[in-house]
Amino acid sequence: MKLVIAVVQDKDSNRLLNALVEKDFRATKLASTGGFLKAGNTTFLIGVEDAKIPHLLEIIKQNCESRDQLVAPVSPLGGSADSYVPYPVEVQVGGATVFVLPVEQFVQY
Ligand code: 2BA
Repeated sequence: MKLVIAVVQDKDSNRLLNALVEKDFRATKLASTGGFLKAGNTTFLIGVEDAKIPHLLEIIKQNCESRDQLVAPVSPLGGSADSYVPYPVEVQVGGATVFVLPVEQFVQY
């Protein structure tokens, strides 16, 4: 068994959750915050048998799209002005950042 951790954009989270439930995957949806943009995103925890991993990754890929996002400049409060960028910067936020971890034990009570 594996634990799949997928960080996705909020805009895609309901569509992905619906697709997962429809295809009989069990998932937990957590509200999270990206460290770089400091904006809300969504993290899914999905416990799944090894053989179903390719199908799961395909569902995630199909339901999450990457988007360009503007990052507003933030003045360096007490920090170094050397790293301060005074204009908005565009970054591409990925459709999904996915980690696949081995599960040592899985029990439900
Ligand atoms: P954020 O940390 O808010 O990052 C949003 C996007 O900003 C990233 O998209 C990337 O394009 C850009 N970015 C992040 N750190 C950067 C940096 N130091 N310099 C320049 N640009 C940077 P993604 O890479 O698609 O990541 C989307 C979200 O997935 C992240 O939101 C974070 O919540 C999560 N994530 C990505 N990589 C991760 C990792 N290695 N570990 C844990 N979470 C990760």
